[in-house]
Amino acid sequence: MPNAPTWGYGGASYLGPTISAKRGVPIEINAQNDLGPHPLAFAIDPTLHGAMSEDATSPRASLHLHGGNTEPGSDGHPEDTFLPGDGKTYHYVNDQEATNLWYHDHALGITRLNVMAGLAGFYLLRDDWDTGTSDNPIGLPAGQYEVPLVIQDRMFTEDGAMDYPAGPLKIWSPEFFGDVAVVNGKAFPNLDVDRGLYRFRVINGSNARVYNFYLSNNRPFFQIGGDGGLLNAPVSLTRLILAPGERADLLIDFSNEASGTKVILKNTAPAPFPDGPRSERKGGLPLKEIMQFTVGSALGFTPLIPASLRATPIIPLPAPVKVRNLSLVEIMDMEADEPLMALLNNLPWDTNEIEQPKVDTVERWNIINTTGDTHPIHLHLVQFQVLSRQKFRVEDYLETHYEDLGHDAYGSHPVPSADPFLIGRSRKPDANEGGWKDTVRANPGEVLSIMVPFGGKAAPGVPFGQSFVGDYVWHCHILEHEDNEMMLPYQVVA
Ligand SMILES: [Cu+2]
Repeated sequence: MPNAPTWGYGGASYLGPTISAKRGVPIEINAQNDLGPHPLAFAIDPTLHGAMSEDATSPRASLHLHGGNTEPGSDGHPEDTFLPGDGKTYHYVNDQEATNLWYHDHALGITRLNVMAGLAGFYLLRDDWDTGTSDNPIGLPAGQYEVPLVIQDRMFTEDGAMDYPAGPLKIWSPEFFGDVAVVNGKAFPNLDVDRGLYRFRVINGSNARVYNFYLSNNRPFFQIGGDGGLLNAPVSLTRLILAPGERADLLIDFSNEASGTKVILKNTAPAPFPDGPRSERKGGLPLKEIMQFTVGSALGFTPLIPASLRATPIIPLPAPVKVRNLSLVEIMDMEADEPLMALLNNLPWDTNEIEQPKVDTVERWNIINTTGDTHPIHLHLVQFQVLSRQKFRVEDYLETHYEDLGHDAYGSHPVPSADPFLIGRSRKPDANEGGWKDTVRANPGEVLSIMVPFGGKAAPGVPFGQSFVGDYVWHCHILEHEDNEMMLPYQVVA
């Protein structure tokens, strides 16, 4: 088969160069739109907000640095797009903790297709502590033993082009799930490894698929960092759930494997997550194998797993100055019994009823998921802490507050609290969610509470330094949802 028609950044045929940046050293990136006809033109749905049939031949682009504490004019706002022949210069101040950021396209209504075509890349931010060099004071693997892995799922036609099946009601599909695992742009790849410890910088760069990873040798591995930086201490895992947009900084030890051993990175998550069909026979599209590691005879990097990871431990944020309630709502076509769209706060993208947090304050956001699926919720600009999750009585809440739930019946704002409907006890976040995050799983039937510092001076210990005011967005990182209204503007105000 020929290569699939794809897009890339910076001359790459797919994805883009890994950008290595350092805290305290600002950089500029000039993005020039040289895109030709869209490889996924057939999947453009001009009925979605922002999308237009001209995107097939003259595609819009917008560059977003995911997880970046970025000034508003350089954040890659979905409506701040530029056409072929035009460009835009982005300023990244790089004033935040070392971590694995990533850049990807964010053009309104076609983000899912631009990212699928290949518009994504790594942005490894280093600092004086997590230097990325072999003499780093933490004792982490570096050089050839630090490997970025962006995990995506794709589907191909018989002539090798990327496929994107249409949805049941319109061209837009409620979620894309592929049957081929693509890692760093290669289908079901193999990586030859030495007998030693590796640091894998993992991005879930899939459109909609949530993974529940494990290793075929069933050995534990260690998560040392999340979206926004290192955890306080390594967390030993045998399973790792990772939703679209989330990152995991992992240590995997191959030093106890015999030469010639093949270890497969596998996945048990159903799609949609967490309650989709688990087998193809039941209509599901599971993706059981992701990639393979082949262990060689050479001895690699063989220190112990570090006991602690940070120069200064993460401390809980102080009490919030404001509590906001936010809802995730699915709008169904009642006749077809198929999803039409999902909304935040039961409001459309072009609403004026937006959240306006005050700069340098801490807020608590209670995200009330009334839908049947997990949605990875991403806030631009900030890194936040996960406080708790708690079940609530979804039907009672909807009947009380969203009786006229439907396409044209938008919700009241501010969103009503779900507190009277809470059941059971609140649960702490998973151990590997104990660090700074910018994308977090909101599970069905749960209220997810996060603590968000809207500025570098909001509290002691905030992992970023700048206090920007201006226009940003928050959204579901299932790209099909984001492209169809599950995204809202928000504004940090002085
Ligand atoms: Cu969603």
